Amino acid sequence: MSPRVLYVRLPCNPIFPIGVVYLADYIHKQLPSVEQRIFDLGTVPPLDFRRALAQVIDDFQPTHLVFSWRDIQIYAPVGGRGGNPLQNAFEVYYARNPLVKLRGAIGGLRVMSAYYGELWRNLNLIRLGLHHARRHHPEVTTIVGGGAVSVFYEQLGSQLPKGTIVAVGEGETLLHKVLTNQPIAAERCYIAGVEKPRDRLIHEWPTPIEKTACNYNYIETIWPEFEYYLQGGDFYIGVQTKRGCPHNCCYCVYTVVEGKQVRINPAEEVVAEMRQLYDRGVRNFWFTDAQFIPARKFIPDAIALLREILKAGMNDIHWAAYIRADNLTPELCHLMVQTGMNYFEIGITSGSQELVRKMRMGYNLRTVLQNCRDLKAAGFNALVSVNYSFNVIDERPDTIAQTIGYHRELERIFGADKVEPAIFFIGLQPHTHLEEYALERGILRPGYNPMSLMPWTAKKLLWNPEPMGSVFGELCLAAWRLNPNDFGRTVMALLEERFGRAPLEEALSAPLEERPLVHR
Ligand code: B12
Ligand code: SF4
Repeated sequence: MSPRVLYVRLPCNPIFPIGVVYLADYIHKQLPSVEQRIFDLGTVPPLDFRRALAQVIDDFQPTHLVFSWRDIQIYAPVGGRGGNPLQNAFEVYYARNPLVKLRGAIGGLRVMSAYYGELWRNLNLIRLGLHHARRHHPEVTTIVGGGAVSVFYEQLGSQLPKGTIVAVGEGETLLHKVLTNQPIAAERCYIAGVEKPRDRLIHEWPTPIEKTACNYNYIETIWPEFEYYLQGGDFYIGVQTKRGCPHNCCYCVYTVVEGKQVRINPAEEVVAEMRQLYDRGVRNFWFTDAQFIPARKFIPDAIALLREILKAGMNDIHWAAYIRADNLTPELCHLMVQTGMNYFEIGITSGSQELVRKMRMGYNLRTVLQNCRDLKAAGFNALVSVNYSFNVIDERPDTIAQTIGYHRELERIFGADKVEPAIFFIGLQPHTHLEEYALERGILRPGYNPMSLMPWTAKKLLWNPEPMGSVFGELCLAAWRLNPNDFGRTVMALLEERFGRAPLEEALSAPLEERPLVHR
């Protein structure tokens, strides 16, 4: 019998499910006779999850269940599920006032129960789906993948039904092999309950595939709820322009999930895909690349794409992406503004060149400033969010003062009201250099559970080590007390009050000698 593939995007904030859309598009192009259906639990009210899943399975009777799980980890600095997880955690760990500590503990419990609740709910939905599908096809194949599975594939295996294929990274070639009964041993996956994941599985390179424009005429025939994302008009619809990132930032796992080799999707194919969405009324796009301009040598590709967008006459769109602000040229800045980039995040992490180097982020803060000036000169006048993650490695009063000096210069360039400091703390992830660093220093023990949100583990995974940890803890608590609606700016003001502002030149120059992050 010809396979019938049901893609189930597990519950998630309604972010466009670009992962399953691309998988279904690829399989249709390779195996047009395969029947497919997309079912997105992101568009279903929570009380209906089980009923709706059972219903779609009964209707479609799949031979293959493809579950896509986007996110698990919830350390967001803003209101997340069940409250502001960062604030709750900090209230438990750093508050002196017992009442505040208690409030944090209660909030922490809420966050923890929401987190474990969602985890168990998703695992149960997978079990329910499998159980139901077996009624129609006892030999049904279950495959689980997506962003969250890529990060936590080692931990999830033991919780999934025996025989489930657990996939890391992009799933196109794996699915193709499964559907054509080819061996999958060479793919980035393992079978739950049958085998252990290979050592360093996540570091294996993905198989490059030629990406062509997604065929939305086909997608809408297999996804009745597609309209949901077109109706409001305010969703940023995902479009991928490339895969991979060549960098080595110490806390980042994207570079292993997608691999270091950058694979560019042809500009005309990307634009042909956008055009189909544009014709359906979409005006907001998110280029879902790990990095839109991963290195200087990819600047010509970004220029070619933006020119192609202009040529296609899509001149009333907005777009956003993760952008390394060190890889810009005046021409590119001009094109970015012209094509409607209306949201910009500068993920510099620190304003101290010394720390940027120690975190292996591989860029020059002086270049970033120059590029920001070019962007402003090109007419960029929207909000700039500057991401700071304090206290990753070797943070001390001097480096804080440097970050303040740097931040004030960004404000001078864009205008203080336009620069929004977004204060993050790193959520430590497996397979990163930071994890190795924590293990080497005994901060984490081998065998720790990176998915645990139990307070004793969570305190280490929400990266904010001593001796500076409690200083940041108390300062952040003060900022939430003083001005919760302008948290980032208040933190910066309090840090400046306490540690001062270093001259810009000091922030931009790093001492030459450098200790490696991890001793190998
Ligand atoms: C772009 C992006 C965003 C954008 C999304 C914009 C948009 N409108 O689409 C923004 C900035 C909004 C965002 C926000 C968040 N994100 Co985000 N994001 C990403 C990023 C960089 C790319 C995701 C993407 O769309 N890729 C392109 C598509 C085509 O790939 P894909 O969906 O992963 O699907 C492919 C594979 O996963 C696989 N696949 C997918 N499903 C399945 C199923 C099977 C069976 C198989 C075999 C394969 C498979 O094949 C697909 C095609 O190749 C990833 C990191 C990364 N490099 O992957 C993080 C990532 C997905 N985000 C993550 C998180 C946590 C978040 C937040 C929750 C962060 C926060 N704490 O606030 C928020 C909120 C998200 C929400 N649901 O509300 C995590 C999720 C894992 C986790 N830690 O739990 C990731 C993996 C980053 C990380 N390493 O931690 N994000
Ligand atoms: S540049 Fe961005 S995507 Fe690449 S390794 Fe660094 S943080 Fe990760």
